Amino acid sequence: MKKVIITAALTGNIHVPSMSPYLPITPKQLIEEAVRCEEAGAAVVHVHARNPEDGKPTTSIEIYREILSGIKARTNLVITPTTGGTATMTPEERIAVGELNPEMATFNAGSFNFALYPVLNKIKEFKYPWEEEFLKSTESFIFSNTFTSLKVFCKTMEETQTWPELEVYDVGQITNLAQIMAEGYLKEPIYLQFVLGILGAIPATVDNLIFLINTAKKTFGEFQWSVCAAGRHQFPMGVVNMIMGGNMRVGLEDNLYLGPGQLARSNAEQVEKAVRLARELGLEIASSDDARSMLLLKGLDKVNF
Ligand code: KMH
Ligand code: ZN
Repeated sequence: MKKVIITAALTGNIHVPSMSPYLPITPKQLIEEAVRCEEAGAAVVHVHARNPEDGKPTTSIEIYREILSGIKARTNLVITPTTGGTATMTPEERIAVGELNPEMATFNAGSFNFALYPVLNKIKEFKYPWEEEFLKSTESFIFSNTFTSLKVFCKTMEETQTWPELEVYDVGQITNLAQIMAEGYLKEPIYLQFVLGILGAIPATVDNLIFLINTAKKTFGEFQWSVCAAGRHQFPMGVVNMIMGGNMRVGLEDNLYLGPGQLARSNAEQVEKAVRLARELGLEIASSDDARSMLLLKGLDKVNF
């Protein structure tokens, strides 16, 4: 029976703390959330770090190390840190988590506008001063992932045996990946994470998902993939994707809700829902070790945290 890898993206760097009291911020909260997600059926956790004082996204390696080692001490999860970074960082700074030698890390496949500013209208009161300015600044933010930087990421990931989870936000980014593959930078097996519904990239529709999957099939032949869709699209797109043979990502990074108007009180609640949906479709849930063998990961004993 086909096994589905469920990934929980715990906090991200998009949502601000004022948007949900349940968004995990501190290393302790993130570790607890990861433990609960594993109990609920997640095989992979995707990790961003935040400043424990005010929830602002941070790139501190010390904080990443604390979170990753804390999760490793209490679970068997595949731990996938972000290399998304922040607007002002160089590719070298963004790939600094490479020194932790994770089993897998994100790899963003191209440049595009990445805008969140429309949510400003929905927030009445800000908990921390940085939040409003941050959301406004996304009106002029380009998430830069040039060919030069893609190659820097590939090189470090190869050196550290870190498998790239290839985040594809739009169809042209499949061409970017094919290009760096043809130049010998990107190697098989290919694991794509289709990200739909970001303002500035491909909208979250069934037609678009099918187009992405078919384009990737024509480009790569064999590959594995997952879907994460922003906000209310998370579960519907996840279900369509599982029917089409893909894996599913949930988590408060991409969607703060469990259902219409109902804030998710934890990442684990969303994982539980994903597990229910997968089982209703007759699918089996992959364990962390299943995910390791499906994605050919090097193993938790080879990480440096
Ligand atoms: N938050 C997602 C839209 C990364 O961390 O490198 C994209 C993401 C990218 O997860
Ligand atoms: Zn992320």
